[in-house]
Amino acid sequence: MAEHHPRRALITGITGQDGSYLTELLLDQGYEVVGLVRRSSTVSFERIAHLQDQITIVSGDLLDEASLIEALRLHRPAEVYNLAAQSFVQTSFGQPVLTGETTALGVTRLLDAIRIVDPSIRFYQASSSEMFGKVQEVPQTETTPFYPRSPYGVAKVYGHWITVNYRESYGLHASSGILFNHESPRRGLEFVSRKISHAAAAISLGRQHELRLGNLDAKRDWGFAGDYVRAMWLMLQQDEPGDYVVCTGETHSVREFCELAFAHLGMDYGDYVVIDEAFIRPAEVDLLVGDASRAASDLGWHRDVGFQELVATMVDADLDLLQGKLKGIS
Ligand code: NAP
Ligand code: F7E
Repeated sequence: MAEHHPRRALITGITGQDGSYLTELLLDQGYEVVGLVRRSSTVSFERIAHLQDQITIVSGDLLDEASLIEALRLHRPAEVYNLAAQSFVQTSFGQPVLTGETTALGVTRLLDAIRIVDPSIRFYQASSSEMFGKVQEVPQTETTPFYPRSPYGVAKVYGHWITVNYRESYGLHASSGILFNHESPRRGLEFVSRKISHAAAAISLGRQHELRLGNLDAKRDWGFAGDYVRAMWLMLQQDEPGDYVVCTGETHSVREFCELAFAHLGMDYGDYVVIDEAFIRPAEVDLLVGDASRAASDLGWHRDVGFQELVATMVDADLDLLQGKLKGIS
């Protein structure tokens, strides 16, 4: 069988927030990047439009194992980053089976494709702090027991353990990054951070009059996506695979996010935010805060962007976007 290309990486979920930042990082490191993209009647390349002439796109879907085998056979990557998922927690309550097929079983399909095509491929699984759910310990570390609170969280627990299982069963270099919430101007508009930054900008321009939200008391450990993709890459450069928590170690409420975002534009969030039952989840994750000591000591990873800077950057980017100063992505 032909050797894999030593500096070629395949990314599933390349059209998503993290996919776009990871692509930039890998291109900077001199990689050839292949992005696996599912078929859609409309093109969703907004986040990677600026990179399109530097990458190769291959058609495939986590729901279809043959397409994954074929993509690996065709492109022979040395590293595979599995970022594709049905990643929105609220949607997972309404579409639990699809979430399980993609976010849970999709991981097995990809690991199996690797085992069949080339078991020397290094593999990254995008695991999540949502696995901690109803937290059993504060702060959460690699050894904190999981207690997921949504079909998404349950699916990610499966994805995590199947990664560990393929590592232990077949000797794959398979790592699981347990990443806490990470945001950016490229975050989907349905996630609370971007929903708030976009609304604050729109309200300041007189284009929106209120912001309807659910639970303002939920607390999250929010970081910047650009910092977090560096941890993914570092995990695959280690001699041994492993599991790593990646987070800031700080926690802030949704209310604090609102306060900062609106105050950044000279407004009081209390004048605009309306509580809407439609955004309250059947089961909530009340508090997340992690401890990234292992990532710091083993990978030398640290974050650069703090909470205040993150919120301000997102609001400024949405203001620019709404005023037509940015074309799509920043
Ligand atoms: P995202 O913006 O929602 O991107 C998800 C990506 O998955 C998109 O490219 C999407 O493609 C693709 N996808 C969905 N279903 C697919 C399928 N059946 N086959 C192939 N591709 C499919 O997510 P993100 O924020 O970048 O997160 C990246 C990964 O990290 C996800 O696995 C997420 O669950 C996980 N994670 C995220 C965070 C966070 O805070 N962002 C934290 C922990 C873990 P389309 O463009 O076609 O929809
Ligand atoms: O919600 C509360 C909501 O949807 C954050 C995904 O990337 O991070 C993300 O999952 C909090 C929750 O992210 C609204 O109830 C209040 O407590 O931005 P979110 P998430 O559920 O934490 C993890 C680590 C992932 O892995 C996921 O893929 O905000 N909240 N009001 C609201 N949330 C939303 N979306 N919309 C609201 O109106």
